[in-house]
Amino acid sequence: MAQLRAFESARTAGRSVPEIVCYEKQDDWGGQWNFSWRTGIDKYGETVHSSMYRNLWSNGPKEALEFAEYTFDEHFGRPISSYPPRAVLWDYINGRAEKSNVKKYVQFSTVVRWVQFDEGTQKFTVTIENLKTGQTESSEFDKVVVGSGHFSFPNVPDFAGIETFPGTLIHAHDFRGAERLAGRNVLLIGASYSAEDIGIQAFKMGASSVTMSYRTAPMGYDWPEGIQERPLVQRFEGSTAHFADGTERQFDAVILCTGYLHHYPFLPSDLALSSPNNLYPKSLYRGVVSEANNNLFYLGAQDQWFTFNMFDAQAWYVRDVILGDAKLPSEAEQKLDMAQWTQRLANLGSAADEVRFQADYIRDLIEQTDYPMFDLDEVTRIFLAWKNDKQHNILNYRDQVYRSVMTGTMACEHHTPWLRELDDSLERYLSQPEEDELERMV
Ligand code: NA7
Repeated sequence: MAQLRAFESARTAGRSVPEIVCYEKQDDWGGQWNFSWRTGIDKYGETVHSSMYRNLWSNGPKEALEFAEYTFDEHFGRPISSYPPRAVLWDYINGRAEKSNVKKYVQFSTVVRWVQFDEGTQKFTVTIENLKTGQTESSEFDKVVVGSGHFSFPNVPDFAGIETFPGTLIHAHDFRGAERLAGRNVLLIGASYSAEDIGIQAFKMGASSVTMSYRTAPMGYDWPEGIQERPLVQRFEGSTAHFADGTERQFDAVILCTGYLHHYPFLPSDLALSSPNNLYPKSLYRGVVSEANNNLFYLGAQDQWFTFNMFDAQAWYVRDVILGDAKLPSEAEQKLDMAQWTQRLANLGSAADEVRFQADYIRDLIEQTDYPMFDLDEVTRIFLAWKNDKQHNILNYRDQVYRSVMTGTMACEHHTPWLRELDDSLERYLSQPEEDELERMV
């Protein structure tokens, strides 16, 4: 969506833009934000793309992800809180895309089967399947932009004896809602965003206990009674998990929050990005141009502090490379540039270092384009304040509010504290409940 929007922005500014075709496997756009109740295989026999769950609310302040050229004020016409639920964020990104009238470029329910590059013609042959008709067809393209993300294919490690676990056993990718965890003892394996958020969602929905098992280091929040962290599970025996510190416990449900794989089944191995989930996959010049083939681009392939506005900065830069406005340096210069960023990445210590790294990365991209520069230092401060809020109270950080760096608008408090808000819908979020209703909920 960012890439389509970037080209549309050039077109409305009078530039001539190339023919664009966008293939989208899902029936609608929105990627991760396009919630589906389905898990595993979809109605066409394809892997389900989205890892979204019903109860998800933004886990970072919206002021850190706001588009510089389509603000929350413009979309909602009034201040909203800093941590909206999924449906509200989907509405926002959909509103921006609808406004720029780019849906006409998208062929929905169309999966890309294979991309082949011909050295002789310097063209890509892209083979797609229309999932509704079953028809396959191939077309030629000069450039290919991969915007399929990298939080879709679960990383599913094995644990000794896990096959004997009799309860619910899923990966976070297939988690759709925490309601069914009420009254149950839940084990989450992993110590990053999925474990943190599914853990507090389970707690909110009344799980009897939540245990999170870490491999490298605990998250270390001041967890409320009922949530705890333990070192890595060594083995399972039936419903009992044995941990590295010699302790054991019985569980009703296990959720593997063990992250995702960079996996591009439509690309040959020489073009498919292979990387751990980090802030600078090392084979992408400026984080977007494939080193293997400078006509191939990836958006959002990094691990992410910044999200929507980083995707924009990337898309605007890729657009300018494709339009010829931004010149790619020689292979040697590209290598040197990538080496400098990966060297810096290797020396990052704290989370604050990581946020500054990504802010500098985005600044470097925006400086190459006409995307509106925004106050990246202030967004960095917002991220650090957010981290601080979480340290202070992991259960209510979503009740805090921040000021938009784009408009100066101060977010308003949501009418109901997040921990008590059980309705995740857009309608409820935007409603203004009467005082007595709110009092009854306390
Ligand atoms: P992340 O952020 O990639 O984290 C993956 C977590 O899974 C991390 O804590 C890993 O531990 C852990 N992990 C991975 N493999 C294993 C094995 N084999 N055993 C135990 N633990 C393991 O993924 P998330 O799903 O939490 O978040 C994805 C994105 O969603 C995130 O970047 C945000 O943008 C939102 P490690 O620390 O490496 O030891």
